[in-house]
Amino acid sequence: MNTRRVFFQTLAGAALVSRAAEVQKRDMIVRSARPADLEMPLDGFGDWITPLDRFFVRCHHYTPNVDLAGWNLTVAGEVAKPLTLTMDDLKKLPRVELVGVLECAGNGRALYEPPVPGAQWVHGGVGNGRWAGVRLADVLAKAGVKASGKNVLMDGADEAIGTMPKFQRQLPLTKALNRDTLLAYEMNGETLPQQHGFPLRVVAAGWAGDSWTKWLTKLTVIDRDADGFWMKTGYRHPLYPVTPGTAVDPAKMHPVEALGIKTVIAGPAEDTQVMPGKPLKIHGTAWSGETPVASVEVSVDRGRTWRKATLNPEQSRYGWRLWQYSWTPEQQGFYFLMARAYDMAGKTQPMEQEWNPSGYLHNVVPRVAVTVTETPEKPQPAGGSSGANPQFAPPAGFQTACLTCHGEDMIMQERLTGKQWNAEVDKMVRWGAQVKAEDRGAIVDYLLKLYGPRPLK
Ligand SMILES: Nc1nc2c(c(=O)[nH]1)N[C@H]1C(S)=C(S)[C@@H](COP(=O)(O)O)O[C@H]1N2
Ligand SMILES: [Mo]
Repeated sequence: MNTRRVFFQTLAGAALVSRAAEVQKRDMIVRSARPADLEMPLDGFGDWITPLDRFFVRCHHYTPNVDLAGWNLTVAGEVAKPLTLTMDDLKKLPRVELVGVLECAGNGRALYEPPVPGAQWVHGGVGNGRWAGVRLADVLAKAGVKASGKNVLMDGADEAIGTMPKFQRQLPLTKALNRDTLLAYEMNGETLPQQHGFPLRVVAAGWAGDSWTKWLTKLTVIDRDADGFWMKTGYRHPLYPVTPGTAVDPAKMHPVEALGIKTVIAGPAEDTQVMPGKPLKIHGTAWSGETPVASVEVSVDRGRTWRKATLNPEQSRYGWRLWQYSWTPEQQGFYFLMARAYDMAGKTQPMEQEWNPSGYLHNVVPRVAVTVTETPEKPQPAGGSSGANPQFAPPAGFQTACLTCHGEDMIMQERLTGKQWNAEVDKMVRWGAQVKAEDRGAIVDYLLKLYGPRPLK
C-alpha cells in the first residue's frame, strides 16, 4: 500500500472520505499522460469484467477531483419541478445494476488508412464494467419532463483547457428514458473511481463512450438540439460510406450513437510461430451495441470457411462475451486468423474499413498473422525508432505552442500529412495555443518531419 496515501488519510481523516481515490493503473498504453488517455493492452481481453486497474481512460480535459461535500446534481430546463439532488437523495431511488461495455467511439482509429488525427487507439479503448446507480428515467420523473422536452444536455465538473470548447453532450429523450440508461455511482462494486467520473457518471448502455458523461453535475432538458462543438462538429459519422481521406460536411453526418458488432482477437499475438499438429487456442471477446452477440466464428483460410467458436457462459445484454476456438494446424505455412461475430438481429462485421473523417466505430474483422513451422526461429528483437529523433531539435516556440496543455506523447502517435498538420495547428490556435506567426512554418515542418504519414503498405 502507498504509505503516502495512508499518511494523508490519517492526517486529514474525514475530509478525505468525500473524495474518491485515484485508481493506480497497471500496464496501460499511455496515449496521452496529460490529459489522461490510457489504453488497455490485448492481455486485458481475458477478463469478463475489466478490473478497475486495467480499465481504459479517456479525458478531453484534466481530471477534476470532486469533493462530495460540495457536490450536487441539478436538473433544470423543460421540467415541471427543477431539482437539486445530493448523493443521499439519489441513493433513496431504486438501485439498479448492469454489466456493460464502455467503448470510445474512436477505438480502432489507428487502424484506418489513410490515418486520421486523434488519440491513436488500437484495440483497448474499451472495457466491460459492472455499473450500479439509479435510472436516469427515475430522476427525470421526479422533475417531470414537459412535453416540449427533446434532449437532455449533460454537464460534467471538468473544465475546458485553454479556449477549447467544454466537453458537453446530449442524449435524445428516448435514450435518456430507456430503463438501461443509468446514473452510476459504483463501478465493479466499488465507489466510482476519480478517473471514471466520481461521484456520478452516465451509463448509456449500448452507446459509444462519448455519451457516458463523467463527473456529472447538471442535466438540462432542452426543446431543441444542442449546438456545442461536441454535438455539431465532433462525434459525427457519415450517413453513407465516403471516399477515404475526404472531408465530409457535418450536415451530412449523424451523431455517433450505438456501437456496432465487433470482435477482438486477444491471442495468439501477431507473428506467433507454432508447430504443426499442436492445438493452438485462438481467443478473444465480442460485443455489440444494443443487440446482444449471438455467435462468433473463426476462419483460418482467409475467409473461405468459418467455424463456430465456443462462447463462455458469462453474459449480459450489454456486456461482452469471451470466446475461444481450438485450432490444430496440419500444414506448414503462413496463416491469417480471423474472427467475426453475429448479433441477435443477424448483423455482422465488414471485411473492409468504412473510413470516416474522425476514425469512429472501427469494427473490421480482425486478422492476426501466424506461421506454422517445424523449425520456429528465435524472434528478432524489435527494431524501429525509440521516439523523437535527436537530429531534429524542436524549433523555437514549439514548447510553448504545443506542450503547454498536453505532453509530446499526444503528438508522437500521430502520422499526418502536411495538410492535416496545418489543420491541427489551426484547431489548436482556436483552442488557445500560443503560436507566433514567425514560428509557425518551422513548427509544422518539424511535426511533418517527425510525425509525417506512414509509408504505404
Ligand atoms: N465530463 C466528461 N465526461 C466524459 C469525457 C470527458 O472528457 N469529460 N470523455 C468521454 C469519452 S469520449 C469516453 S470514451 C468516456 C471514457 O470513460 P472512461 O474514462 O471511464 O473509460 O468518458 C466520456 N465522458
Ligand atoms: Mo471517447
